[in-house]
Amino acid sequence: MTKKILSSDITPESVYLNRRNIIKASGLIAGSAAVSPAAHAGIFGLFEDEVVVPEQAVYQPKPLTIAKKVPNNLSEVLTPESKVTSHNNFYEFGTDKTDPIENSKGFNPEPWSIRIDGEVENPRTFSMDEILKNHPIEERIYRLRCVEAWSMVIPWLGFSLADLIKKVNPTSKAKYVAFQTLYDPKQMPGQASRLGGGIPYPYVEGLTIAEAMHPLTLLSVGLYGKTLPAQNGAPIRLVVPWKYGFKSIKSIVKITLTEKEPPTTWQALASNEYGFYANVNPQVDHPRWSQATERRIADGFRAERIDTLMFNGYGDEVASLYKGMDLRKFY
Ligand SMILES: Nc1nc2c(c(=O)[nH]1)N[C@H]1C(S)=C(S)[C@@H](COP(=O)(O)O)O[C@H]1N2
Ligand SMILES: [Mo]
Repeated sequence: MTKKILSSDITPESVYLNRRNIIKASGLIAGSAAVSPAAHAGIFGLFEDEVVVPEQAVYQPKPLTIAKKVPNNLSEVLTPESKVTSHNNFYEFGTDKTDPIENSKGFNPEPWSIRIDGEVENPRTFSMDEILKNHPIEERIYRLRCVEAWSMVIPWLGFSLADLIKKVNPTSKAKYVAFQTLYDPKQMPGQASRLGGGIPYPYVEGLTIAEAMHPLTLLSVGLYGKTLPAQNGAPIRLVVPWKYGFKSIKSIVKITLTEKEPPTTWQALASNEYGFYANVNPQVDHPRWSQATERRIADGFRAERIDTLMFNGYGDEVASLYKGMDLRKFY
């Protein structure tokens, strides 16, 4: 049995802190050459684009063996698993928070592999099985702060990105690390319909090599004791806890080490609103909203408003990466 979603079912969210406003305002839906012809079918609601989604998920998270629980001094309570897996940003499956859990039911991340190339001595393709075999899985509880001023506390499973990068031996020219999400409109319906907001796909992100090699930078393969649900970026995604959530790119298929700063999706869309660095910073407001506080997502409709911390509370660990940098200029 399958369920058909009509674009008329996709109710617009009347939230102010909304990145889709910029998409519409910039004319990207109509204008971008990077959007496939299929995406144009839905523009202005002239056509109902049909997205076929199975009722039952074809892929289910499985228990993962945790080798080590990294101690942390977070005083905050964990965000309930039900919220972590149902309040998501994953535009490949739709721009509303509950779209990803609904529209990712046809997504099958098995088998999977990641290509690592560019400024490295040994470019390689790793299968997901190899990755899981070669890296003991740690549980790390991190805060996740979205640029839209909501946040969660999530028990991620994964390992330091540095451990994978070391395996391919970066050359001396490797100054940045670029990441790419899978491009497969059949499995990710938002990539080829108005569901996905008409932004250019595949989603891409980047870090400096120092950020990528920082021990806090996690390649996550799970959460709450199991492999990642599709909507959270199965089977492998980045988690950079001191940066706005959009840096934490999901469902990665390619990592390329580069000499030059790589393009990133949100910077390409609106560089005045989203920078390359995107470090959480309560002193530098988004042009359309304050970043001084955040809504901490909790049970039910509860969401306490709390102060946002510099570097999302990870300043002791990461502030040295940005010594002498003007964080207003490099936002
Ligand atoms: N490929 C891809 N990665 C993505 C996004 C996306 O739309 N596509 N959204 C980002 C944003 S804005 C946030 S806040 C986090 C949300 O992660 P979560 O849904 O697991 O909480 O994923 C990030 N990674
Ligand atoms: Mo986000």
